[in-house]
Amino acid sequence: MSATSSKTLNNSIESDKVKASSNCGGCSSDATVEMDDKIKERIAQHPCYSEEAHHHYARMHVAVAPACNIQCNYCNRKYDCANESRPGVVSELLAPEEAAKKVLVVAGKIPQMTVLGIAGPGDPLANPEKTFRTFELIAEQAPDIKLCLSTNGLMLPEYVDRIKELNVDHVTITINMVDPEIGEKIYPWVHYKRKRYRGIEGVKILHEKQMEGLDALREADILCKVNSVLIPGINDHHLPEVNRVIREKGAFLHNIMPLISAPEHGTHFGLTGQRGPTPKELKEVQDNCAGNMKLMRHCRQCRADAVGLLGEDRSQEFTKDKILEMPSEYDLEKRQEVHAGIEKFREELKSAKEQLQANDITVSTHKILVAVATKGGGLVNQHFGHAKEFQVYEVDGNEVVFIGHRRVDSTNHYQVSYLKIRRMHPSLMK
Ligand code: CLF
Ligand code: SF4
Repeated sequence: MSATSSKTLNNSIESDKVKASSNCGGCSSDATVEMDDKIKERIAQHPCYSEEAHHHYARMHVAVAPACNIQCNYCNRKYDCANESRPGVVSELLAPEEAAKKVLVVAGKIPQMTVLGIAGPGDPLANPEKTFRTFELIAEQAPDIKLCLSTNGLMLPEYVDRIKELNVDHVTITINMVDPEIGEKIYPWVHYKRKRYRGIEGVKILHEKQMEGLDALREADILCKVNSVLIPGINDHHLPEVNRVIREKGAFLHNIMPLISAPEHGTHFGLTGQRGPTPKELKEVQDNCAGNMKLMRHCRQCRADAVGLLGEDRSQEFTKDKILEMPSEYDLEKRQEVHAGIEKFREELKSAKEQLQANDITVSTHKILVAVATKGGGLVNQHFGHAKEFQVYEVDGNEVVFIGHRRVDSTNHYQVSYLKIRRMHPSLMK
């Protein structure tokens, strides 16, 4: 890669805009979504809500919420593997006090960790005492850390006031359908107010509560992201409709993620052979929705105990036995210094981008896909042989647009890495 293209990619990593082609829902033109300054400020250090922030800031999850109140056909929380990265997977559960200790330890060791999320391994709102107690302890002891919550939405209407009170400013709801007949193929049962509802009866309750939850978040001015799992043959053609509905209800961001499905995970879909989408199928659905609202493409479908930048997982450095032995090194002043340094660097990248745009106008519209390796920091700065994933950008003469990431097995052997890239390459194109 030339120095210029490398620079352009680095600067694209700093982009605050989402430019994407769209042909969905009656919108057939390219759309650029710009945010107002207040929202930019609210998401500036959130690695999931801001694509640009994910190069600089980290998140962590604490696994305090074991129970769930619904069953999704793609979930089996019994499965555990330290190397497996997907929602619902967790190595050990924590009590709220242990979780707060872990947050203080990690906040000292990884000062760029700015967000604490509770995302399972079950549903945080099916475990409200543990979830809210954890948030309370962290708000008291580490006030600069943003609080984030991810839920299936069933109990959201009941708890929006409490969530607002605790200053949780980011809530994710997983919404895979807005049509209960499609939902019937995804959710076999729903447990609501001490009663189990099977089939469409349960799915209707879930749908109703998800919609009420969206409305309540909008009214409470809490930023809402919607995650949707793309399940080929079930909701692939339906997700543009989900996108339309959530946009109308004021969701801020839509994250369309591929189904992860393998027989060894022991999920219903894994055992019945339901496949996940190809990268091309995923990109098509994402592109179909991208013109209508801001779309997240940098999700890593992380574990419920993930720690670190989105592309890395340092959870094994902070296991329960280790953190109980480690001192809490949370130091607000030191953290603020680190954040100020990151912001200064981001400003430098931004002005480099502006200079480049001023000097480097071309008229080419031929698009190619480019994969880069990065350790974070908004730079192309990692040796191919060490990369565990590649970030993929669509590049033409004028613009560099983030498309997604592809995981690869890590290896130090250059030649093997090269072969892996060659293997990966067709998957970028198909
Ligand atoms: Fe965690 Fe989710 Fe908050 Fe992020 S994750 S609760 S919004 S802090 Fe992020 Fe992980 Fe994707 Fe979730 S990469 S699975 S979108
Ligand atoms: Fe699993 Fe989450 Fe679905 Fe519950 S809501 S079954 S924890 S994926």
